Amino acid sequence: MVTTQPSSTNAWTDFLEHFRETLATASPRLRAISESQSVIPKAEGKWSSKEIVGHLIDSAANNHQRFVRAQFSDELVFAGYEPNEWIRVQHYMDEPWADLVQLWQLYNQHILHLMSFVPTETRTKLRSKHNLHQIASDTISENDAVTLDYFMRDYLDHMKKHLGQILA
Ligand code: NI
Repeated sequence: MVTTQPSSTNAWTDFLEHFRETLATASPRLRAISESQSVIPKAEGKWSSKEIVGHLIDSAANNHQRFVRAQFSDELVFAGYEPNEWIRVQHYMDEPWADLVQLWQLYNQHILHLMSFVPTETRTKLRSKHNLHQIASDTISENDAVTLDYFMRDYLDHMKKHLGQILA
């Protein structure tokens, strides 16, 4: 696999539409899950739906900053976050399920909004200095130049993977 290419070769407008559809489809399905169902671990020792959506809120919060900061820099070098530790200290299990789903949905609608305004040149510029081998969910070599386009598509791939854990 050539890692400098976006994970999908779809046109950018198709990607944005796919992102919009993912939110529109998943949101009512998440809201249909009850408060009592939302706290049940998906498997022994695994996250509950609340914790998975909490993890997706953490992903949104971290990547929101990255997607903004990337537009003021030639690099894609960002702080990481340790998923279990972030979930642990925020006590997502003690927050109402409906609130978490709403926060996840609105935060992602904003991220979709900001993505739609990123100039093409900024989005497709090859960046040789990055740490996507550490912070992106797909395996990338430190030595391959990457684009913000790739990183944004990777964000949605990660979200879809976790939504599948809840909605499958
Ligand atoms: Ni994850």
